[in-house]
Amino acid sequence: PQTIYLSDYQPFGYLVDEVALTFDLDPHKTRVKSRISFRRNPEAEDGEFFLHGEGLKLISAQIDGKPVTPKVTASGLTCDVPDTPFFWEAEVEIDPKGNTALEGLYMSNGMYCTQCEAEGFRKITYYPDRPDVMSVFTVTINGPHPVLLSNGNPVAQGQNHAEWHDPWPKPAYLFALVAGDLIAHSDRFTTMSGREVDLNLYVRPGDEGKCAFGMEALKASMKWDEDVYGREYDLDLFNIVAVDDFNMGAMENKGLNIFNSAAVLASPETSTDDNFERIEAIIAHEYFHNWTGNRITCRDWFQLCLKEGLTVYRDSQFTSDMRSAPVKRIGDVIDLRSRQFAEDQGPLAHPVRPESFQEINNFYTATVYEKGAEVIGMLKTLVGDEAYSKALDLYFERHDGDAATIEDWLKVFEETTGRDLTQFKRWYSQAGTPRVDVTEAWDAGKGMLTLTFAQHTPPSTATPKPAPQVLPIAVGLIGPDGSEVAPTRVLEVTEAEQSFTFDGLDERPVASVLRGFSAPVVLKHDLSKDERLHLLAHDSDAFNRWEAGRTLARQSLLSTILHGSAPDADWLDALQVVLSDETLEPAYRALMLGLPGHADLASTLHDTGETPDPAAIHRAVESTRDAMAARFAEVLGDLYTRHTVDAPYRPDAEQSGKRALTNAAMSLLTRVQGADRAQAQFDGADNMTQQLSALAALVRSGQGDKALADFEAQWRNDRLVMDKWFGLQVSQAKPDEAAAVAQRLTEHADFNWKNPNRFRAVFGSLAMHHAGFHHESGKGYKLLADWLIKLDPVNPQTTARLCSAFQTWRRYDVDRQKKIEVELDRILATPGLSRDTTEMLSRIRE
Ligand code: BAL
Ligand code: ZN
Repeated sequence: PQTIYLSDYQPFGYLVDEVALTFDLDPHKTRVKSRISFRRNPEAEDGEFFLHGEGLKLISAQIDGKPVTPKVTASGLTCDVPDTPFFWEAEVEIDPKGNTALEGLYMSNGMYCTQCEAEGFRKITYYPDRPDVMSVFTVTINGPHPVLLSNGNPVAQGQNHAEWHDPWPKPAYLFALVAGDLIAHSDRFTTMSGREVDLNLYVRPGDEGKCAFGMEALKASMKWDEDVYGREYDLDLFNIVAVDDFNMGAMENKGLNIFNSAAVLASPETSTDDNFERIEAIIAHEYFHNWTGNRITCRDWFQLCLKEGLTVYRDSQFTSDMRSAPVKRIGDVIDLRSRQFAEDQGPLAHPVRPESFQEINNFYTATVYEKGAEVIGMLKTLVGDEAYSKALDLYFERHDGDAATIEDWLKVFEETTGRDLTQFKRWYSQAGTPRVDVTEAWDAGKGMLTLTFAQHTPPSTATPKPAPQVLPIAVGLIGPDGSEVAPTRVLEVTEAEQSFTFDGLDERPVASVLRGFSAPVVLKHDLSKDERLHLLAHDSDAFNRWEAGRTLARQSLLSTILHGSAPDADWLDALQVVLSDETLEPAYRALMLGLPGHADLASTLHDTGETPDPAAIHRAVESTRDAMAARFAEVLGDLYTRHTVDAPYRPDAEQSGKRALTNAAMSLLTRVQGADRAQAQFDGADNMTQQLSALAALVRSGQGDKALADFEAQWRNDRLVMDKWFGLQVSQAKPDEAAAVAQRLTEHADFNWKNPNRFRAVFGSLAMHHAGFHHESGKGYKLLADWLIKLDPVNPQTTARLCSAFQTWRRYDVDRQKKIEVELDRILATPGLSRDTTEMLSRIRE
């Protein structure tokens, strides 16, 4: 496959002023007519007229009304064109029903829908399918469906006919079309300047009862973007459509967002608190793209983080404002460490702005999204809130309507703050997670504490010689009595090694370093156990207080894994105090009860030169949980009673925090008090959070068979709930049974493997089940490989995404590595393997 380089960027030779598309819908023979006005781009040297197109049957082509015969290849066409402005017209035929890859125009449960990002529009018609070609679209849809939607505002609606016009120039990846028998849940929003916007959430009949929460989240997002970023919505209409078969979470098409139904449909009976929070965040994310992504888009796909990093950052701000900021931050860091750090420290490492790719779909990664958001957060920390707002105002003013670059983005910050961001830009160009060692020197005579930071980023194929980064390190000092003796100060580390002093101190304090996780680095701070216990008891920074507990938990677990030691009693005692502290919010205490994940422990072991043994990690986590349950039984029983919610269900932060805490308690108590409490909760549950947590505890304890059968009988007609049923059985399986459970589930009549949600429910859960997937038999590896081979010709994008299950393979012992290597080679040897999967596995195999 061909590799594409950032350094080769050239503007397209033509500008497109207008696009008119007409769709005559038919499941297997949809006709698409295009009429596109082209004129030479004065800023482009190359005048070759190349239009992308894949899998299209060209019926006819004309230039200025005269038939032409273009040269057609598998990736597009070229044609001789006039020097003066001209109209290109073409008619193509496509097969939406045969489109299982879910890119371009496809069918899902009898409805037509589209997914064009990144390069799906070329599967709809011939077009310069690149984000820097922006144009105004008019779309006509003919088809026997009650609902016919496209971007923008409706121009005409008739029987089996609709016309849409989107006045905002956009790249083709933001094009969308939906047709089907859908029901609208409608509302209105009045914008800050008093304009009325009609809002609709379109769903399949039967899903009407799952729309209310998504609609409220949308209105809250619209308001928040006005209040916090001054951004107003710009069309008369905003539509969201829920689709069952979708590769991603959702898509920000202009005025017509298309959502994976799992990312928008919600009801208390069928959705967990986590589902509600995620839905709220995704609705916000897609809505926020209207400005950061749509009004200002990306010049090329290398700039993907320009819209994704910023929009993830904005949605995390939104969630922090709507819910608990510390709880959101801790959740984000857990996620960053488990997904992004694994990527950044393995063969798939790439910069936030990659410099080359074969298949852009493989770069919708945790690095581009989540590390991309961390970079924005660091920039804001460095320049301050006010300067950040000023820079954003300038960004929106200067680049509205542009296809912009990271250089454009950084320039607005340089201009508004006077800062030189040359070194900071390395966050966009260097792969790898910096390691930061902190050492302390205490001068009792002078009352001075010196902190010395040494930074080092391990080299990778993508960045063989990393240079020092700009690291904003937030530090506070906690005195011996537990009070804060120095408030948070942001130290700007720019050198490979650099020292900072704090003076005027009466006694040696404990340094609380990297507060709020102010930079995405691996911090090594050799505090004593007593110092960490001090921070766990007293740190005024909620993140670092949690972090102290997590580090103590990690150290205790590592000691159990490597030496068979019992869990650290001092840590457990300190944790018990925190759990009982009713001044702390329940959601925060629930996080305190969590342990580092198996993969996190494997990564730590690997970092310290040990070979992780997944079975030993599993045993250590289980015995630690057993010990916690035994030791905390009384406290947990009290927490369960005290915080059980008896008010009508609300998915807000307060209630969901209480449920998180009581369910963590219930799950632990099941280990020492039997399954009665879980069974009673399961039987009496009136919402999915309570029902599913109880089911998980029952299945884990080996007493879940009846509950699983009851759950299936109750929910067999609800596909989103059944995804949970499939996933939970794999995630709660014993390590030596996980692959067999997954295998058995694939034989279930409802295992529709072509549906990405269902496939991920089984195989995403298997890949995440560390001890099960990495079971010494190799059965997990083989089963996943079998199914990736089967899925690849049907849906390359979802297949490639799941290949990342193998990315950490070189951490493990030789025997496991050999078993994985056999599977990687078997997949790679599959005839006709997609470009997506080939690229992913070749990089992993390196
Ligand atoms: N742009 C792809 C989906 C998302 O990040 O919103
Ligand atoms: Zn996005």
